[in-house]
Amino acid sequence: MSSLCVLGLGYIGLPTASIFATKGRRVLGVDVSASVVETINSGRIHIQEPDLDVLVRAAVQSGNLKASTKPAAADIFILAVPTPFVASADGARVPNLSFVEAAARSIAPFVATGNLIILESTSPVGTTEKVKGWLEAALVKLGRKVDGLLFAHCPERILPGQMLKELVSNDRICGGLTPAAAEKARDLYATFCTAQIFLTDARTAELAKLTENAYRDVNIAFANELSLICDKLSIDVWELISLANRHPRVKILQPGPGVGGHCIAVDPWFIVDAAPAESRLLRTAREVNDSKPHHVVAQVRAAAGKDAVVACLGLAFKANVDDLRESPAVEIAAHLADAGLKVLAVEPHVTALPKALQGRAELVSLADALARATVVVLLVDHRAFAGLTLEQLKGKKLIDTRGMVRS
Ligand code: SAJ
Repeated sequence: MSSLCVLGLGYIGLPTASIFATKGRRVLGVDVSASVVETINSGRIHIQEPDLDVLVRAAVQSGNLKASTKPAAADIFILAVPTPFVASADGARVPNLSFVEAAARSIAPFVATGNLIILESTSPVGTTEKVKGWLEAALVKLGRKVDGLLFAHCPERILPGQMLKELVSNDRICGGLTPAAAEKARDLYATFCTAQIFLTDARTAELAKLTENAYRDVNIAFANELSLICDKLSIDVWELISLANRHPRVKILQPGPGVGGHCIAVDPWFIVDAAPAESRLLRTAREVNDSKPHHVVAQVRAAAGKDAVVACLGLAFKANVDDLRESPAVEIAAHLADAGLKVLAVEPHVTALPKALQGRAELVSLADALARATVVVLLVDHRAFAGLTLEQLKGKKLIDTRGMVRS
């Protein structure tokens, strides 16, 4: 069985490397962080995801998964490094491909004829071609000539919170720079993917992944915009959406305090950046979703009188996960603290406040928050908050951004 070198041991690279290892492949996982490498080699994990600890432990104990800060020779290289963006002067966002470039160049000493190089990172259209260019340039620099390298883009689509299930059961797209590359990638993923695998070219695969997240972003923006309209017209947006959704061809998503995470709030910008004049709807959707936290802050400030104590229920970027990064809830709590309000944060999935709130908010239990707060702002629809009733919040002002509190 062909061996693998997986570059980037984060939310995508680590589960992917581990599942291949448990299927009997020899896998070298590479990460720039020595502490991540050490953690994984000891069979532990540095990120939170249900059952990932069990998978990684099994992969390491099998002897098939080893982590290192340096790549080595393998038959197949998978690049799963971050593709963040940087803000540009006009408020748009520009992709930062420096991690992909560094990963592509770093494998130049190790690639050999016939190797397959897969880009898994969510990437702007044309990045797989760039990976080929960067690797070839690095080979020239080393004075190496390697023929017959194959390149493909095989984007991940797994949902944080149910990654391990979706890794196996989601359909996949393999887009090759050549048909042979796409076929070889399909054969690789078929070793663990039980769903269908579709072949295409790399550019279509790149845009398909971006399209999936942009589609969700636009649909959430529609719901968020409805929530603004309803606030203005004093209509209950939750009732409105549930009634409209009774139409057989209407399926409106849920409004919230904004869109967080590392994907949906990022990926549409890669399309906007590539085709700004044509991406008016996508850009507006991003702006609508990014503006929602400010609307919530304004609502809370309007409700909070002097000496208000504000309980923020939930800090994670979405329900039932402990990931606080890129979370609109954290952004809102921080703005409330900036405004001089006393902020109590309730986040049952963490034991410490994120940096943005340290020294500016108190992490308390739900019971404590409900006992002390004069204003309650529900920010995340965690299971832990299900069953909260208006009765329990009597005498307090409530801003329920998720439509969760029942009468
Ligand atoms: N959200 C709402 N209302 C909704 C649904 C979501 O406000 O009705 C918010 C969430 O609270 C969260 C954000 O949107 O802040 C994103 O959450 P999510 O669960 O929609 O998506 P992610 O970011 O966890 O994962 C997405 C998924 N993409 C799609 O569903 C199209 C996942 O399949 C991708 O693999 C992942 O991005 C990724 O890595 O690209």
